[in-house]
Amino acid sequence: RFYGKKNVAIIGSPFNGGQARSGVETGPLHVLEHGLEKQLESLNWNITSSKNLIFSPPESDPDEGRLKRPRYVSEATRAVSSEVASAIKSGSFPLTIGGDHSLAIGTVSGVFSQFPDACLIWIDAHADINTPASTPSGNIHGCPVSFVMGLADPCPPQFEWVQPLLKANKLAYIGLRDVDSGEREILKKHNIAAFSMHHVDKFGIGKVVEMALARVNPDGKSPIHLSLDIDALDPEHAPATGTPVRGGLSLREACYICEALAETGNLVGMDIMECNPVLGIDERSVTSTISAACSLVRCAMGETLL
Ligand code: NNH
Ligand code: MN
Ligand code: MN
Ligand code: MN
Repeated sequence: RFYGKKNVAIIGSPFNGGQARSGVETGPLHVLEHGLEKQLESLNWNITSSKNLIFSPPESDPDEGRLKRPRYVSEATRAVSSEVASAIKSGSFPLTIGGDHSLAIGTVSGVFSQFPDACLIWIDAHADINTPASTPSGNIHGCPVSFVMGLADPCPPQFEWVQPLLKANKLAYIGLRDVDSGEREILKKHNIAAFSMHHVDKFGIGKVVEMALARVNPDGKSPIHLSLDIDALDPEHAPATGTPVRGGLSLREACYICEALAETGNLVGMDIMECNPVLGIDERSVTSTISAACSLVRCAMGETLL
């Protein structure tokens, strides 16, 4: 239904306010310098716009309860949300390049404002569904899913603009292996489709993607947004990221997920988040991380369908 529409808006989002390690804000530049635009053009995409957003932290940004930098994250994600929504309104596929994963508050808000019946596939080592009460770190990149589901109760005042557009039955995870105890409770309570690395080993990636889509998109008609944290990959393939966790997806397994989603013809947006080139221990580890990110984007955008 949506396949064949070949306009893409690239939304570079050099933001690091959702976590503590600097360097993740240089992710978008590295991904673009790796040649992503040319790669997409050779897949027949027309780049309608390619922006690098500018974020500047407010002068004063005291913690809100446990949450760190709430105003900075709120302002940045609000801007991203409106970029994503206007890309869709103008007929383009929003491809958001992070930056840390708190940005997904913006990408999911933007996509769901335009496609209320969409579903969300979240590929990550972590569930990123902590609430302001459950977060062990106070880093908002560990909380975006709870915000877009309206689980933050009470909603922190800075985030009152965020609408609870995502329903529990429209969310599926693949790749989980480092889930906080508060997050486990939330996943159980809301009966969220959560496929961990255990499930990938047990069933194989093909079956896991099939099961995930059956849960969130049983009639195959929903638009799909893909939010991909590069830390879903095993650190062997993507070492340059803030919180690597061993035992992750192989590059092929992650590519397979992207290809299978492309194959549905229903993808309406994608995020590629949390590449942190500054944390690479050498040139090679940076290059492998960035080139993996580009491969995943190409797979989601139809490389293997040609
Ligand atoms: N669950 C932890 C937290 O909430 C870590 C989240 N870190 C991530 N998520 N990189 O993708 O702080
Ligand atoms: Mn993660
Ligand atoms: Mn994440
Ligand atoms: Mn992460």
